[in-house]
Amino acid sequence: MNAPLPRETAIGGQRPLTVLVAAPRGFCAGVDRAIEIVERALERFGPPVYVRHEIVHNRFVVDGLKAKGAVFVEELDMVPDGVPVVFSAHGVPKSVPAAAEERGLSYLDATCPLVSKVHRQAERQVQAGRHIVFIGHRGHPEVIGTFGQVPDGAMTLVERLEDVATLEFADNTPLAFLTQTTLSVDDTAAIVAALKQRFPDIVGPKAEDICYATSNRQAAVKAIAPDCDLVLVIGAPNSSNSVRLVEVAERSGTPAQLIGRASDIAPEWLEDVDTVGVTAGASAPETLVREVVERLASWRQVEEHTHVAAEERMIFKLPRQLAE
Ligand code: 0CJ
Ligand code: F3S
Repeated sequence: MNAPLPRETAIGGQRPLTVLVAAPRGFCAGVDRAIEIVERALERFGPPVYVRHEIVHNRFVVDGLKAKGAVFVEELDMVPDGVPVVFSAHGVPKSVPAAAEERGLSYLDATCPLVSKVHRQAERQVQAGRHIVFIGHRGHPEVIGTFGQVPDGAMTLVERLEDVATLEFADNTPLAFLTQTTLSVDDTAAIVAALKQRFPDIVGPKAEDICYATSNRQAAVKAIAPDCDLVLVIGAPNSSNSVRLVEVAERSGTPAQLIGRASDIAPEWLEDVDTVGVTAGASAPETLVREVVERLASWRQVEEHTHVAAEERMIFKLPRQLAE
């Protein structure tokens, strides 16, 4: 970690710096639950507890759990026999729990309940005879997990608005759309509108499946970005919801940087900056937010304000095996 510059030598060091902290930010109910599942599994079964994929897309969370005895692997066949395994918050294809059962592995499913809800909708639409247009990012584990709820060929991926014009289905194919939970609210609304225009009979959820936490974090960035010269988003490059926050700030006309932690901030970014916004993706711990504000305060005289765009009170129950 780079040592903070002394305040008098830091760029813009003589000027005060207003820090606008967005709220809501950071951990959502699904992330709280997923981390607690791994922690409780470690307490109950003792280490090692295996976790398939990063439990959430954050290195600090993963490293913290590794230190307590969790072992992270990408595929189930890397889990030794007789050891408990947790599935990540992003969800898994049906083939994964099926393979665990076949091997007699005990598993805990940390899939966010809001992702599981999309899984059930996908199954229901296919049972109702509809082909699904799924809006999401290719290769993301949530997309792989949701595709894995239905037979091959039952779902078509749409990533961008331009893709809608290229969709080809046999005449009178009944259609439904579903979405990944961590998408851009604005981009998705445009894609859904284009789908409805091209396929007027397409059915879908009342609101798209973007989760409350993703929507609220984007709304909070929209609220602060116009007053900021720079927005810092704490999150990982493979964290879909975090990357969307950078886009939201940039589309408001404010430059933004995705950072893993405070030491990633280049002091020259603060040149000509009087107000900096700070937020964190749903998988980024609050300690990293405090670390960022403290680093800024080591360079400049900081005045910190929190802007609350929405209140969140969501809590998800633990799986039955761990509830008591
Ligand atoms: O997919 C989810 C259920 C969100 C989990 C929390 O965020 P993160 O960063 O692990 O995952 P995304 O890449 O999906 O945002
Ligand atoms: Fe779930 Fe949304 Fe968080 S889908 S894990 S509540 S980002």
